[in-house]
Amino acid sequence: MSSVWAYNGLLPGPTIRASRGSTAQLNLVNGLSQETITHWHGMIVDHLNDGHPRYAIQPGGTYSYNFAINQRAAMNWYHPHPDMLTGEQVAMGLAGAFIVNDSVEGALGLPSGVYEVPLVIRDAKFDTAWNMLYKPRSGGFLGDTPLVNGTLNPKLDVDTALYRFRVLNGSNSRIFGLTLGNNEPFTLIGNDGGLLETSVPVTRVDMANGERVDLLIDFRQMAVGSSVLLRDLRSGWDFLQFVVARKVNDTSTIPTSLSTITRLSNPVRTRNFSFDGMSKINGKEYDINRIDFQVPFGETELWRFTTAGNAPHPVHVHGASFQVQSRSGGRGQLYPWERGWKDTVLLEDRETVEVLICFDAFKGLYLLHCHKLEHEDMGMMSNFQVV
Ligand SMILES: [Cu+2]
Repeated sequence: MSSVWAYNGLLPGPTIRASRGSTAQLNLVNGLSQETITHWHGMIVDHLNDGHPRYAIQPGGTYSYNFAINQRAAMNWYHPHPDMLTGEQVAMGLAGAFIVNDSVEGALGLPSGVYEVPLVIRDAKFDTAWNMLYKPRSGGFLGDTPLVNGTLNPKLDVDTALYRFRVLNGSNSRIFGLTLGNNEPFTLIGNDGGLLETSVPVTRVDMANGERVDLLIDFRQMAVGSSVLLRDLRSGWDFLQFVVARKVNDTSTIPTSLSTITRLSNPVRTRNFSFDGMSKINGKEYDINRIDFQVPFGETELWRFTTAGNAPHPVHVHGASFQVQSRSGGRGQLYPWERGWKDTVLLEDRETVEVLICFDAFKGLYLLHCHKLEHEDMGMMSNFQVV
């Protein structure tokens, strides 16, 4: 691979790991020839640290982030968020994982060390010299090649052990249907907002760009020398080949009970958001200077997302996680990976998705937007103020 845009020269960017209760201090230095700013997707931080496009820095500029980490364990991520330039910057390589650990998760004894593997999966497009290419289209950029942790056609040697794979769909617009090539079940334990209440055996997980899933895959019954694929049922791509390379004696068990999720309830008001066409929310294109609505601090609200067409629209909210309540129209159901806490939820054509949300961490300026990055760049984004 020849030319990419990368954080610290790495594709994807360095995996940041931090514990609840610690402080993150990070400096962004803009080495691009266009403005940028970094958003910590899933991190609950004050608006000056949230990477709002108003705070974009010019080429050569620096932005210093400093925020306390005070949220449940989860795999979050970071990527650029400048006005109208996010799609290009992410497609060219700017994204990385940001893992938060806490003592609740630590006490579960989940696979760790070499048995805990972050997988940043995305599609990409290259020119004949293997330079990363960005060809925006209004329906969303689609690459023709999968990359797992920046690698083409990857293989991973595994032991006969239980593994934890923390998967981020880092694509601009592509949705994945993850499955194992042998159709064996695997175990879903978490998503955007960290661990679910209970583990769920599944044979398939669908994830829109921006969503994360936390999976346990058990290789203990497999023979040394055998292999299994992690595949995408939607594109037909093979993402990753696991090759069983070494016999070990792993006696760990898959926990059933994982975490406590305090349910949001009794919303004091409802807001309706219509994702219109490919560039509007409630009939308006994004204006960086316009505040579209105000949300009282600490009050639970029901937000209803609808779309008549031009989906998929993965809806993402900054400043708080939410709990998905229902989906009507379209697929007409919720999925196991939509339980617990979420920050991104997939809205398909003619669907209405209701979530409960409460902004109880910070007041300030935040964003609601479609995470199909080309829709976001065309204006499917809204400023709101927590007051
Ligand atoms: Cu959209």
